[in-house]
Amino acid sequence: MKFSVVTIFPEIITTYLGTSILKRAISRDLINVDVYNLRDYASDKHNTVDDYPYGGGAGMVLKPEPFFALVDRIWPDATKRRIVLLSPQGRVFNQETALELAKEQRETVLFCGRYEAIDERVKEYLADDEFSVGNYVLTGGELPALVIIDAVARLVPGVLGDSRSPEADSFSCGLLDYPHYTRPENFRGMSVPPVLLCGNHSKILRWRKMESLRRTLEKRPELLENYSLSSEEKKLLDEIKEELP
Ligand code: 9D3
Repeated sequence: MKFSVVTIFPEIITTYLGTSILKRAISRDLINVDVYNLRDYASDKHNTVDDYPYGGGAGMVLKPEPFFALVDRIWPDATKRRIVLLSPQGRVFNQETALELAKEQRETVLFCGRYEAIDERVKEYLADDEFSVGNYVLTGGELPALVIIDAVARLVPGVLGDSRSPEADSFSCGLLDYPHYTRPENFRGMSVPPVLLCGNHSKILRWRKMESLRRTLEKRPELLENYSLSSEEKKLLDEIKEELP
């Protein structure tokens, strides 16, 4: 899985990638991330990457030339790259988008914006996609780039190790997770649900499914609309609804 990130703050990206599960995935060659400093591709002696907006208004705009220079140099073949612009105007990235990018054969190139905007010609002539990571305002595209790399990388076989499978995730499976407990059995008077200590595995599975359904119904009922319930799950959900006041 190959990613490249284009940014004026490369250290934000390299710092995160040098930590934890992604560090291990990179050292094992399961994913490969190149980071490019946009400033290195500026054309003037001051390495200017931004300028005032035509038409006036607040804030600065990232100039087009460094992006085009970088693409000409590093990704001249349009069939081998998928350029993703990160911007608040993009379609909202979700688990389905992560799965789609995980299947991508081309290199995924993430363009991070800063300041008010990136010159529109970058979007028009270079970008294949435009993604946002949610409906809130950030200061730039670096955290969104990391969000996308993180979400896609953990879908690559081997990245999470053998013990954890991404299929078990909420969102992948369509339901929220059940509650988790570890030792001690009794902590400051708060005890672990006895069913988890009973050793009856099918009873435990049933309880977990019940709690997943209960939480989803309570916190994210819209997730149930796109989820096809098995007949067993329908029964459990009816039980939960009968318990409610
Ligand atoms: C006044 C208009 N603003 C748009 C909402 C300007 C603006 C704010 C913040 C332009 C760019 C940014 C920086 N944000 C990103 O580059 C960004 C982002 C985000 O802010 N939220 C969610 N996803 C993303 S992806 C890139």
